Amino acid sequence: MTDTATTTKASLNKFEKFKAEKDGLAVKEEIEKFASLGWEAMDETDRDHRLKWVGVFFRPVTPGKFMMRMRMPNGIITSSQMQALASVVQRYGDDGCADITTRQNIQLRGIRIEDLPDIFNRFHSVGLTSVQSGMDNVRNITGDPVAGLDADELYDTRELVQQIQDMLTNKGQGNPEFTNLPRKFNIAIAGGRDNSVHAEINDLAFVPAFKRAGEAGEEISPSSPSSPSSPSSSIFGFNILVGGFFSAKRCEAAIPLNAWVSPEDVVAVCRAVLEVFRDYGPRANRQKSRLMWLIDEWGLEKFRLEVEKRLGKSLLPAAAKDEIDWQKRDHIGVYKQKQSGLNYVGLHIPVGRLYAEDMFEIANLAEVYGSGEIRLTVEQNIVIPNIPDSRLATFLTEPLLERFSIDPNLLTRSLVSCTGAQFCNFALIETKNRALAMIKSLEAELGLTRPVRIHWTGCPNSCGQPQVADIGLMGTKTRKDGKTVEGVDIYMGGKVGKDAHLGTCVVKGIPCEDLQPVLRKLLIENFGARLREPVTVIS
Ligand code: SRM
Ligand code: SF4
Repeated sequence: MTDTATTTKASLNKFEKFKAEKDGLAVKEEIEKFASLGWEAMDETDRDHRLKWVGVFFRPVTPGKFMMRMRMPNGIITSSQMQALASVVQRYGDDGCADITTRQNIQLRGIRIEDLPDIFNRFHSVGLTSVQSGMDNVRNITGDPVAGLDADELYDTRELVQQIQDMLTNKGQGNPEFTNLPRKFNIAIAGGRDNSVHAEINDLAFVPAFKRAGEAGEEISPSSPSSPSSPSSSIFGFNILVGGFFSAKRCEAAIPLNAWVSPEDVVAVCRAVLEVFRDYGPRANRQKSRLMWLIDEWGLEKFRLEVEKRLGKSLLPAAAKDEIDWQKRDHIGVYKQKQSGLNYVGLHIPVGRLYAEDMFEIANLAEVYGSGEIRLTVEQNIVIPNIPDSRLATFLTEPLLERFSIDPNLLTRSLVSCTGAQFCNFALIETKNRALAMIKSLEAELGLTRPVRIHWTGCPNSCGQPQVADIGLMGTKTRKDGKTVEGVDIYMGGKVGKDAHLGTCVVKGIPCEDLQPVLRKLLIENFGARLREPVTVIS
């Protein structure tokens, strides 16, 4: 047991105290009661915290109008599910909208507590769940957004991601085994060569890797089954990364566990790692509770041994190399699928924001032209798969594609933004609208030859992942002319895909009103942007 695991009740932080008093998942049985009580009369801890165990988030910025965070395993949603979500936000008029999140997921806005029983019934009827999506639970599990479509994929991640979610949530019913972790926990599985899930920023990630015959610690017979795309005498599996996370206090890329698993063992490994984290993870200080803090305290070897104990067998050493050797793709545009005659089309959704009419229309297009399926990406965009060659030209004339382009301008294309001050009480700045306006202005004055990934995040919690961006902008407060104003710290050098690594802060405290010339200069000097017409450039 760690020091932290033996912490006395008196020294527990307020989150651990309220979890010990009543498990968050208990609110699942009280939804009817809350709906008739109303948000103002509810117990505050239930309202502000425990409701997050069923994906319902009280928003101090818009009291009475809640946010709901879904679970979308592997970022996959059907047209009928999208319609159900659209009908939920539609009833809230101007208050209702939805956001695609940086974890291939959807959040709904404007939700009134009295509607929750009906909303949960609707979710149930279309096979959707929002359970365990907030607070000290495992977040939406990300997988390759073009799993099962991409001719070059190494592994179709869909089923594994679903199995992990089913294990964690008891098939969406809620699973008390995993509802009291020391802190949030992120899991990702990469299935292609381009690391579409940002494996390196997850607490636990699986990256494709072939075990070759004769590699240390492994007995692989050349006749062992191999994946269709595997080199001969090798078996497909995953190298495991652990401990990646961002927080206001510390950001770390995940590190290799020096372990390799075959796909059949991935769910069991997730369970084992989560049990170790749940039972031994530090709980005294919320700022030091993510998995990496436990790994620091124990060392990687001890952590690995404890995981093996829970697993009931030894883990094989990591394969000598993983298969992440491509630049990251953004999936925007038209692409041939591995199924002959079919295409997937990636649509750019500006900063992930959707309104009810958009959602109905996306569902409609997916039904009319595709198979009714829609995929979400961690860049907050959508992919509509299974569009036959014969229907493609007509699909591309659909009016919705004027707003949700398949060929957006190069800065717009890679823009990502967290929620920011419009709905998030942690925010130090407004993000989404500002990000869009800034990109528009920059595109008006600059010509580019390649996309530049600009990520906005409203505070150091880093939900918008500025550390993975070419240029990351993190909200802060700064001083200008003796006044406190909204500003950003600028991050650069984030690399995704092959050899991913995190960017670092290069400049602090630029007032947002002075940001455009600073970005212009960065784009010209570092990313080959050219001025369309001469303007006065601030040196
Ligand atoms: Fe996040 C807390 C939004 C992805 C790190 N995040 C929050 C809250 C719940 C805070 C709150 O209660 O207001 C935000 C809700 C605002 C709202 O109304 O939307 C929030 N986080 C988001 C989303 C919606 C950003 C987006 O616009 O896409 C993303 C939802 C993902 C999902 O579907 O589950 C989101 N958050 C992330 C990521 C990125 C990722 O997972 O790849 C991170 C950094 C990675 C990580 O966690 O290691 C992230 N969010 C945080 C943190 C810092 C965690 C920590 O260990 O300190 C917080 C604060 C906390 O948990 O105490 C936070
Ligand atoms: Fe809110 Fe900060 Fe996360 Fe943005 S980064 S959603 S402002 S907690």
